[in-house]
Amino acid sequence: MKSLLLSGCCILLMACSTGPVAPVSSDDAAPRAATNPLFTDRHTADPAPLVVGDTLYLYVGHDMARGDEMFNITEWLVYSTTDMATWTAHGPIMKPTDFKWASRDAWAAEAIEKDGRFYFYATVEHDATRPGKAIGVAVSDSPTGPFVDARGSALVSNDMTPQGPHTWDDIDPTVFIDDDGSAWLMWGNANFYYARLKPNMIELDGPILQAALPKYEEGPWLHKRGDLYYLTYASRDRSVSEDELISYATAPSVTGPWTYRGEISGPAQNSFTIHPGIVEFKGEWYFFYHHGGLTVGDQPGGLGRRAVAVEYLSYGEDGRILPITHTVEGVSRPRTR
Ligand code: FUB
Repeated sequence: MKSLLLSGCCILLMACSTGPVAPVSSDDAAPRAATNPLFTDRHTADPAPLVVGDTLYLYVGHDMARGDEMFNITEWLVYSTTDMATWTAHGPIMKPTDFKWASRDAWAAEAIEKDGRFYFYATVEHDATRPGKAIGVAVSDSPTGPFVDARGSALVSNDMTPQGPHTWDDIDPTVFIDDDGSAWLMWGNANFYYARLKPNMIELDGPILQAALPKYEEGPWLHKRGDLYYLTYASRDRSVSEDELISYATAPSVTGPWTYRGEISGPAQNSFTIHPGIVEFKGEWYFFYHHGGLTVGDQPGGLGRRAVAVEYLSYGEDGRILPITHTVEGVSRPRTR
């Protein structure tokens, strides 16, 4: 692990020296080749890709912290691309208070399509009636919204996981529809939770379960390749560092048992959080993440001002995910393996 950490740090230093963090003006919104970070006119976090036909949509939180503020994420944005080179900004698709029972905090989210409708699972702060972080689900007929609250109440709230160690354990939903049509929601900070969804996608279908994952912190992302299920997540070993890395486990079924497979990414530049989003698009696999290295106007990058980025993701012959290097070039360079 130390060698991965060291190589990750070296890579990030190289990335700094080649200039991804140069200040940009806030009106620099023109489409450009997709070097990292992907969007330079605003701060974006927690990337969640979704492929619909020949288009990849990328859902992000809009980081708007000022000064030393930790997080101030006021809305979710969506971008799209058909070629991974030019991106279209579609603007905000929702804000936390579009869930009438929520008060703030557009934390990590993920969207999925079912039967021509789009379901958007999002972390928010619940109002004082059920205090703590919660997960809402919104629905739309289009991947670019508008999305509206599908239930009028939280899908998951803090009181539903009394075993959680704090009020923010119900964050970071990842949603997945298996080959047999069953739908699953997985989430959690400190604890990793999962539950089946009813076919309507807006109700849990059974109990909330838990699985143990080594060094699990937050940000789960579930995907499947061939017969293997991959659960990728932000991991943290505080005896080594406060920074999150990206680890993963694999399983023969969506409910496990999960086998830890190691770390695939070092920490993010200038942000202790890092958040994975993995997708196959037009025959290539991609790994989205965020870092804190982008200055926008007078606001330097940091924990509350992150910037999303993307790299190629490759598999070894045994299905393992090969270690991922954070680069400035991202997927603007040809894949090398
Ligand atoms: O963006 C707010 C929180 O930071 C997310 O929910 C976590 O995954 C971490 O990225």
